[in-house]
Amino acid sequence: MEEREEKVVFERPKSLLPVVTNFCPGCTHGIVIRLVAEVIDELGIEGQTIGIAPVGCSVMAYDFFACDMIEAAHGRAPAVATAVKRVNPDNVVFAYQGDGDLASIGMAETVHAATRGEKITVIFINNAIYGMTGGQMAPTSLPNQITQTSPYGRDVSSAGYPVRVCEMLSTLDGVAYLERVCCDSPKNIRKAKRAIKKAFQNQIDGVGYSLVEVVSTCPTNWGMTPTDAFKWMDENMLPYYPLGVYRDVKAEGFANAAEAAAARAVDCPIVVDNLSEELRGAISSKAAVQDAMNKAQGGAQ
Ligand SMILES: Cc1ncc(C[n+]2csc(CCOP(=O)(O)OP(=O)(O)O)c2C)c(N)n1
Ligand code: SF4
Ligand SMILES: [Mg+2]
Repeated sequence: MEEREEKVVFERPKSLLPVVTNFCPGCTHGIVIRLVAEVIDELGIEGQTIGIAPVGCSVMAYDFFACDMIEAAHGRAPAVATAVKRVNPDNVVFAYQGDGDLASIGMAETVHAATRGEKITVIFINNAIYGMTGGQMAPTSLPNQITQTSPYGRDVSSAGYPVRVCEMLSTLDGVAYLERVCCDSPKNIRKAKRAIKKAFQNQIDGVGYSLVEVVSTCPTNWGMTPTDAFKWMDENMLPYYPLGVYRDVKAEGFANAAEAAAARAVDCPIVVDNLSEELRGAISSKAAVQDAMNKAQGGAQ
């Protein structure tokens, strides 16, 4: 028989350890973990990357990545990431967090790390529920969504409305990049990978705080089959959490979040009078700023 040359078309990323997954069938955590590992490989940063695992099903991240991992207390991943990045500015530091962790108990850390413009990368898994603890209502659970703690559906008159994290953080000057993605199809998985790669590349280039929100499934606690969970996510979560880019200072024509923030404050004398020469140069005329904004509208989706 004719011998054929072996051609590798698919293999495990080196940054993903050869261990058995413990995510439930149909859970998108596993897809995202793999995408992060592929990105670490492709950027060649395995040796300098430090991941922060939180509390929730995301915690299992520390079992899967071949890079250094640190476990943070519930919600404190941005604070731990801040410390690690400030002490080791040459390392690439990322936090991998669920919605209960990031937007409930860790909301303060999240907002303040973002507004301080910490040069970290955050991967945010929004599955609209507390997965690990059995399906309690999360800050991102949808209005009328049935959970263990909202058996008649989330009542917004008492529980309030879901938090849209990308939209909320997009108001903060410290933020460089925000994108919401989803892993419901090969096309969207490729888009999600591009967003994750950009969020890591931004850190390498010193662009600033970057967060990618992944609209995700939790079939186990939604009480659905994997197929029904994907359908429910597409029909209910995506209209509430539209996919897209919510901030991209590079696409707006700025080198980093600080330049973009200075440009936004161009009419504020106390800001402009105290700018460094470098930033003053970057926003030297309103026309230049306007130009950059126009470019952004053409460049960002
Ligand atoms: C201080 C503290 N409070 C509560 C808990 C219990 N707890 C563990 S995981 C979790 C929810 C995690 O939900 P989420 O972040 O959405 O992650 P998922 O499992 O959905 O991926 C909670 C409340 C804890 N471990 N520590
Ligand atoms: S409980 Fe939910 S979030 Fe956790 S692994 Fe299972 S499906 Fe995924
Ligand atoms: Mg969750």
